Amino acid sequence: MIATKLMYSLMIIIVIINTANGNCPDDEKETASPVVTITNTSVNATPECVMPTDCKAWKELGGKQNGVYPIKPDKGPAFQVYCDMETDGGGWTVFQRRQDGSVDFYRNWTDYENGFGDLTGELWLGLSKIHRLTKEGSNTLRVDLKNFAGNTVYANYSTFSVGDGSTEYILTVGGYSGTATDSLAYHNGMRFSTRDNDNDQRSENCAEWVAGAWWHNACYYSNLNGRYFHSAITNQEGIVWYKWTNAQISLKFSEMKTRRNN
Ligand SMILES: *[C@@H]1O[C@H](CO)[C@@H](O)[C@H](O)[C@H]1NC(C)=O
Ligand SMILES: *[C@@H]1O[C@H](CO)[C@@H](O)[C@H](O)[C@H]1NC(C)=O
Ligand SMILES: *[C@@H]1O[C@H](CO)[C@@H](O)[C@H](O)[C@H]1NC(C)=O
Ligand SMILES: [Ca+2]
Repeated sequence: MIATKLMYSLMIIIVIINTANGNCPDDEKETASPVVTITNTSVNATPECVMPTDCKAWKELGGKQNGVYPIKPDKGPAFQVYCDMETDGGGWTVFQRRQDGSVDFYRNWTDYENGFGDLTGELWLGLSKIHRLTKEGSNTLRVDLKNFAGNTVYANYSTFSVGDGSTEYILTVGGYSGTATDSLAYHNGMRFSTRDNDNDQRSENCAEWVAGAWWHNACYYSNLNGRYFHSAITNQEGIVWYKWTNAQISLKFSEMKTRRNN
């Protein structure tokens, strides 16, 4: 218990030092381990680059509060994410959120690749970061949804990964459980599409047609990056999880998050 607390405090200090000094190189030889072992305590020793790989690693270090944490999933640059430390055991790295229509989601490929929005508000973390978070091991995807009547449901997928840019961030998803009904199975194996990059299975451009960048098939059973409507209207451009109600009804809230399985 005390050891965990100590380790957690130490982690924070190291992260602050790393952030302040820019000590985490992009081309590190080894993947940063979330467990801290300082071997050289000389005042002249080079600071070690240590940073948790994801929100689950922060959770294991004792992180209990929802909020923004720095992570470094691989040899690439570190970045900040929002961690959900409460839902179903916590340790979730959040990569999508819709809640008030404050951010425009009808955007181009570059924006979907790099991410946009606000980590604590409406958010798309970016396809390249989602890839870096899910490219290794096995990961769970959780989708939390709320409608305008205040009802909440979730979908939990025990298999989840997003390919790299050369595959147009192909989606691999499966192993559904939950209360939302499965509206993603139809999108398994699909490439990502935006209004300016049509990789779908229909002659039209789905992302343009339904105003939502997604792993469109021909076109969708889910459209969580669609237009934000401020009421439960029926519109194909809305934030829709079709199998919940078997209708294209706009939702009030959506959050997508991932967690390593082991
Ligand atoms: C610790 O760091 C100092 C300063 O960089 C160096 O001179 C010393 O050899 C290091 N010791 C070990 C055990 O690596
Ligand atoms: C994508 O949109 C951004 C603004 O959101 C703009 O700065 C950029 O030039 C656009 N890129 C392309 C390739 O259209
Ligand atoms: C979600 O799936 C994971 C397996 O990936 C499982 O461990 C977990 O219990 C599931 N959670 C819920 C709430 O269904
Ligand atoms: Ca098309």
